[in-house]
Amino acid sequence: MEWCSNRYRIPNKQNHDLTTASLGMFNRVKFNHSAVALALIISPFFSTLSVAAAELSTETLHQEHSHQIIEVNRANSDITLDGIPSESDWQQAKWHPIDQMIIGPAISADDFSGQYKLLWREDKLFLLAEIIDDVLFDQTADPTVLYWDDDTVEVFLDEDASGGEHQFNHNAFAYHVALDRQVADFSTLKQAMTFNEHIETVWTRDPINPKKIYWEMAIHIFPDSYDDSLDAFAHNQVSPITLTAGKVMGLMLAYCDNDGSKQRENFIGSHPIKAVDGDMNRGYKSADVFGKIKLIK
Ligand SMILES: [Ca+2]
Ligand SMILES: [Ca+2]
Ligand SMILES: [Ca+2]
Ligand SMILES: [Ca+2]
Repeated sequence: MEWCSNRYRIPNKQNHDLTTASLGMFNRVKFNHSAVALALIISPFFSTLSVAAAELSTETLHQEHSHQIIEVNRANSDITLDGIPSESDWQQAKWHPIDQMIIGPAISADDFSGQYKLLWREDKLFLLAEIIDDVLFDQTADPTVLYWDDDTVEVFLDEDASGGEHQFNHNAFAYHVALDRQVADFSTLKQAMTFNEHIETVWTRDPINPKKIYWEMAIHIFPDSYDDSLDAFAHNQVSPITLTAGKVMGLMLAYCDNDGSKQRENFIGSHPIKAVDGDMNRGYKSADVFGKIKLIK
């Protein structure tokens, strides 16, 4: 009672004897003849409420999709990087779709369709992408120039699942894996560079259905402290993370499909993304739009 009285008493005014019995206060407010006092008393309270409501509605506007976490099995045997998914671990792993249109019009399954599987061992995350793309196109030979306008599998990885901004830092990586097996992303110097040692990859055509391509990738998982000025495996470079069961990482996949245009025709992702100002292409800047994977035994 005393705490409440002190808190809500207006000094230097007469007859403003407000008492409140509890913090569930307004049903028990008692005072004499001053509506002004009431306004003075409650307006900060409602201002706080309206600020909180505004914050809440901003937060609601920018709330991302919540995705079901993808569990990734540990491979019992090592995976041979040959673009042939003949390993029994691959055969037991589950497919996940690449079917969310981020850029471009709707397309036929022959133009593009894709799905992927994941496995892990202590030293690497393994990815198998099965891609159907009617025209394979590598317009710009330089791997660090306009690589997003060539046919590319894009692997988004956030080692500690922190989410957040990552365009010019390594809070997360957005690896663009090109047909020539070069891997590009922006550096901390805001320049495109290759990260070829981070991902080994081999792709082949399915011998029965040659429209179908298998990309097998082995990905070293580097933390956000990766130093662009050093080689990936330099002695003073940060080491790739040793993976263990229970580890959670942010992950998303996408395919840049160009069949001969100046710019890519479609960009198709694995996870739905909420548009901000009409733009769903947010993965290269924000790890908030990624899904999450969990490594299990
Ligand atoms: Ca293989
Ligand atoms: Ca295509
Ligand atoms: Ca991170
Ligand atoms: Ca294409």
